[in-house]
Amino acid sequence: MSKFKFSVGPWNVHSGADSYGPAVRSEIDFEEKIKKFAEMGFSAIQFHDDDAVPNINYYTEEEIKGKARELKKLLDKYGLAAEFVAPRLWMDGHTIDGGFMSTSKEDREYAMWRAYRSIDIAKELGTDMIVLWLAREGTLCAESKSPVWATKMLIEAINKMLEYDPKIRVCIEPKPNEPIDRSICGTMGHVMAISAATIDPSRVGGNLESAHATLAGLDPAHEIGFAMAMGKLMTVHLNDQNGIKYDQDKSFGVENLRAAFNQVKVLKENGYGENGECVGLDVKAMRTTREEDSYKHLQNSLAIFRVLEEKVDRFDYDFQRKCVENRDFEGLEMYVMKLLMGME
Ligand code: XUL
Ligand code: MN
Repeated sequence: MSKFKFSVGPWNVHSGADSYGPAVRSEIDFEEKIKKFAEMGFSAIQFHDDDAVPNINYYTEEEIKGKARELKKLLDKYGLAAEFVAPRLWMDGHTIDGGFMSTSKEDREYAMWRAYRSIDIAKELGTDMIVLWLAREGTLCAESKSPVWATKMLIEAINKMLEYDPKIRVCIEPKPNEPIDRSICGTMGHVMAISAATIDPSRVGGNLESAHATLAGLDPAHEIGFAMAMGKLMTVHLNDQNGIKYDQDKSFGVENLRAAFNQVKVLKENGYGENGECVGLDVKAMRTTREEDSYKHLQNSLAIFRVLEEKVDRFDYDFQRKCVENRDFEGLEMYVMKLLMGME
């Protein structure tokens, strides 16, 4: 039995459309997804603001809160919590050049409107966490904006969010590129620096996504460990990634099992979850996946995580200590490989 609580966003189950081709599966009804997530053993759901309140632009602030209250009832019906709300600042016509650091003042104000509405929705759903995946916050044309100015705009936007609600926590999900060329906040190190520069660093932390760390050429377990050492790992987006190419959001552990093992290990060894944190998945089904298998990548990710949890439980720390004393890292490495290959 896993000691962790798991979370997932509705976008993890999707129709398979990509930049090069249309949908290949039908869009599954929102409530059906929520029901299925509950049946699969998830405890909490992650939302974009417009997953929670579709067509958000067309409603008043009071109407948006009302819609969020209706969603809360749906979550209650299935015994699910809301983990976080994330303003989806990359789909709208107002955010073509980004949100908080758009070159247009009007569009920056629109981005703040979405951030404030995300906070309102989060409060109605009973969560204090706002995730910022800063999709278009950076440059496509390097000379179009100063990285100094852009970084300061991000800090200012976070400060405004912290001021808007004294309880809200802001959790940045770093990614080095895609869809932007050069991101302003690409790694956990950037997140820590941004956090320290805000008016309340205790309320600003990070969401480490395995694929994003890999895209930055970094090891996801080390990124997790770094954030945990700072007491700032608010959530995770576990998945997998085959090298430095487009963001793949593969099922957890399917590309690099040893790296996946080390992510589970660092989380377990350092008490992740003891303050209510969830193990979040951000995984995408392959485009070739058939309709009837729409949830298989989630089931596989959960299954792999749980098996790796058992491997961590069986990890022989005495043997590890002896190997370290003898500087027998070859022996330690082979032990880990045997453990993962089912030979230990
Ligand atoms: C994009 C990404 C997003 C966020 C949620 O790379 O990871 O799915 O996690 O908006
Ligand atoms: Mn993610």
